[in-house]
Amino acid sequence: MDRRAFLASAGALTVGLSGCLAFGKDEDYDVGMSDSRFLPAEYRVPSGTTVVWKNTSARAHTVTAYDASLPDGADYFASGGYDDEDAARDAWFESGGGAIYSGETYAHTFEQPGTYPYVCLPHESDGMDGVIVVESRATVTGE
Ligand SMILES: [Cu+2]
Repeated sequence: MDRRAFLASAGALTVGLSGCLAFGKDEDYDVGMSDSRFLPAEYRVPSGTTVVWKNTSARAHTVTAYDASLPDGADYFASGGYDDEDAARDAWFESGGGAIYSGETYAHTFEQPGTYPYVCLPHESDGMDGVIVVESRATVTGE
């Protein structure tokens, strides 16, 4: 590869990375939380990745997976560590369980490839939801 071609491809890579990592990699989190949005709403990772959410707003939020939408064999995840969506909803509406307060983080490691839709319980009606797309390592690396 000559120098010009190398620079061109390096430039494309930089643009691509900044496009999908703009909200995270210079900071200590991957997905931020504004007043009523996950940023970015869709986040793609290779399997085995730990995704870190951070509440970058002043309001309390949750990260709560939708039970019915999890890939087969995937672990349930929710801030507060609840075993399923019903438990997470009950805890939130009874006592604010699972809240991620301003400046706090929540992390989950995704092993099973697939699509993981999730929601913020207090702002569900505002459309505060997101999706983590977990790709197999073979897909990501081309091995
Ligand atoms: Cu919220």
